Amino acid sequence: MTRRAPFIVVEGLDRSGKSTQASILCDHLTSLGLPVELFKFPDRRTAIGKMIDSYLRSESDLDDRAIHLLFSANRWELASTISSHLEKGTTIIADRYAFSGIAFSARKGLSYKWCQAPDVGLPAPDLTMFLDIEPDIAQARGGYGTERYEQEEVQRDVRQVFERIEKEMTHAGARWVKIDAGRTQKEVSQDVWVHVQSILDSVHHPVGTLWE
Ligand code: NYM
Ligand code: MG
Repeated sequence: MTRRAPFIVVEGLDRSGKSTQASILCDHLTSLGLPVELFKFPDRRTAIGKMIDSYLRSESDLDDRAIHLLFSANRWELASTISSHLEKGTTIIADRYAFSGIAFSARKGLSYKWCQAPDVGLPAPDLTMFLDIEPDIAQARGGYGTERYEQEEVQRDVRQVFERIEKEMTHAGARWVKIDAGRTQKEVSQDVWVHVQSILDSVHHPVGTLWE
């Protein structure tokens, strides 16, 4: 029987280097001959993803709760694909996940628990790496774009919600690590690799579910 593969999530503020690190990690695992798939949330290619994309570009307006539920639905539409990959032995790397969902919506004043609820039951990551960066450093790095939320003030608030998520996840026994993303790409990817290596052979139990 194939052993099930690990589910790895990379989280962080905008411009923290998540996508770069997720892709370096994906290449590294592939070079070792391990099957791996990279998912990015939001996945803007699906019908729901297109609505999210239009909202983020300010081409449409949506109630705060409605957009929150769409982000969650966008994960749910891929949840069974993620689980089946894991069970077949394909490592999954997700560039953002339910934690971004809580962080970006709770900062608007929606209750933390309300924001968490729609994602309860999703496949649970075996390792979440939060790429931590000071919003002004992220800004200085090449600047935010023009999408919603890409402003230093917003990112500061979002970072505070992430701190709460980190506390709650750690308290619940989840493997959550904070990585200083204000360093060079190479330093960060070396750290990422150390954390990933530490779980590669220790994933034995069935895929968990988030917050159940
Ligand atoms: N975002 C992302 C949310 O507000 N909720 C979510 O559930 C997710 C997954 O979308 N600023 C926000 C965070 C980002 C924005 O993501 C677009 P990206 O990774 O920049 O494409
Ligand atoms: Mg972005």
